[in-house]
Amino acid sequence: MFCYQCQETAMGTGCTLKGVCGKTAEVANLQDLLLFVVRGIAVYNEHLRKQGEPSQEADKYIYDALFATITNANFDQADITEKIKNGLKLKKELSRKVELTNAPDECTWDGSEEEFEEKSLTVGVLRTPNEDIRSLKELVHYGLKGMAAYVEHAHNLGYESPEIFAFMQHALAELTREDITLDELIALTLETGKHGVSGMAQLDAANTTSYGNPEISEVNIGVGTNPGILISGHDLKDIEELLQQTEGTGVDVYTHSEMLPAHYYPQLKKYKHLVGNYGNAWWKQKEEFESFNGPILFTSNCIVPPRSNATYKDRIYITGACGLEGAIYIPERKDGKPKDFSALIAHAKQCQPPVSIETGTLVGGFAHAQVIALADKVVEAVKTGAIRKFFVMAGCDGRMKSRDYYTEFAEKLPNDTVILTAGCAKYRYNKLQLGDINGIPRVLDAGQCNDSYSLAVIALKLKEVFGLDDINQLPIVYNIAWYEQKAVIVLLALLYLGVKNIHLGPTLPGFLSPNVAKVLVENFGIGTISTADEDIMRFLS
Ligand code: FS2
Ligand code: SF4
Repeated sequence: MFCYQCQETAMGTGCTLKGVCGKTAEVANLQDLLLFVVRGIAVYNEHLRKQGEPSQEADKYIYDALFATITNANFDQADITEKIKNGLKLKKELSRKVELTNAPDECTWDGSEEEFEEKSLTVGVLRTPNEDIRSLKELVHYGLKGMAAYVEHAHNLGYESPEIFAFMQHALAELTREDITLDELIALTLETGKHGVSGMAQLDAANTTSYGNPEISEVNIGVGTNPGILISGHDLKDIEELLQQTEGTGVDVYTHSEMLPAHYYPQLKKYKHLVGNYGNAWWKQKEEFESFNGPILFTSNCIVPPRSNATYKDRIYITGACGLEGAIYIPERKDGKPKDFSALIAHAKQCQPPVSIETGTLVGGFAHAQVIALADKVVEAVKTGAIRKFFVMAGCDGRMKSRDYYTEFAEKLPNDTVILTAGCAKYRYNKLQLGDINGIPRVLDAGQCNDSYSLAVIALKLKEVFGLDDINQLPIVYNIAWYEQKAVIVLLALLYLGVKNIHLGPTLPGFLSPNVAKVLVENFGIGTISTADEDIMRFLS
């Protein structure tokens, strides 16, 4: 295996024996083969689209399979194998409708399950010998994976965009080309960012149309006395259906990690048995799930495979693109009917209520509509100097000790600064008592990682209000923490929107070759982090 798609990759260069995330070599190799099949299907569907008859089955297959290869989403060898088999079958069907000349191996290869392993060893990251071409090809792949996750959540709410499908498949088809040049790949990377903005805008429209605009909300971090179900991941349709089905059953629902922002949506927070948020960012789940006592539902990443002696092992349920051996899978919606969570609810009733690990409340819900509603107050605070600077600290959290930097950075920021956050990165500082500036909290949480889109909308609005020509003239510093591929699409989207001088940490991606890193530094001013003290001094000067 060779995988270097996330920030925790071994030695910062690549996992080669087993993933630091817990992914086995077998699963990593099969995921490489799955991506290979996905690229082949994309080539065919791009042709079919030109012929005016794109396959919707292929559209869905592609984003679902990409999502399954994202970090911490799917660890299940049998499930990935099944997806490959389904993909090969679909590819064959599509190939009957298209005449291709010079078809890439991705299109022509077919094989039985016995041949999967051998083939997988030839189609991974290292198939591309030139390290700069490899670096950019992977960067685009990772951006597409992040986009695919957002496309799937939007699809679950009834939102789809033929333009986004067309782009994703065009990009995947381009990635099969052995003769693609560096310049072509750089252009493709920026185009990926452009469609990343559309993908996030689409999900924002899907979420806010379905559930209302996020509003300032107080979220309990303690527990109640009923048994509970803990729901993790990003899918709002899943939590809505779970809330509907648990209503009146005596079972409470708690959010975990990236599901926290569900509490900010009027049409979700209205459920009285949505009791609170339990625990912290994804990587603390091995400890925190022990004391939750009830079933846990993963609707997307980040899953950490449980230890063999974990007491919660038989309480894990998964759905969507997730995969984990031993977990109970909740099947997809069919014929317009909701998912069936009755097994989880029955299971919860047999469990003890959660044990409290924290008490108190969190405040969030500062997505674009809410912040724009407060615009006068915010602008006034900037004009009077009450707010000196905003710090966008969106992105992900992770296990590495070096991420303590973000807590220290937030703690040491002067009192006339405001943090704009989104994603699970917030858990590094959202429980600090950082106070407020004239009633504006010093940590404004917009929501999930995809709600970084809100932060961009807010920045564009402020640019307009202050009459500036360039988004980079705003008093905003970007200090982004990345971990997996959704942060990659957020980064590419920000670059596309013209944001410069983004600081990326805790380390730069291992998949950036020195030359590609140089291009990012020279053209976009991408920077790294140092110590909290040094950076605060540097960013405020
Ligand atoms: Fe955090 Fe994991 Fe949101 Fe990422 S819970 S690192 O999926 O996309 O963020
Ligand atoms: Fe390693 Fe990250 Fe890949 Fe897991 S996802 S195998 S930790 S690089």
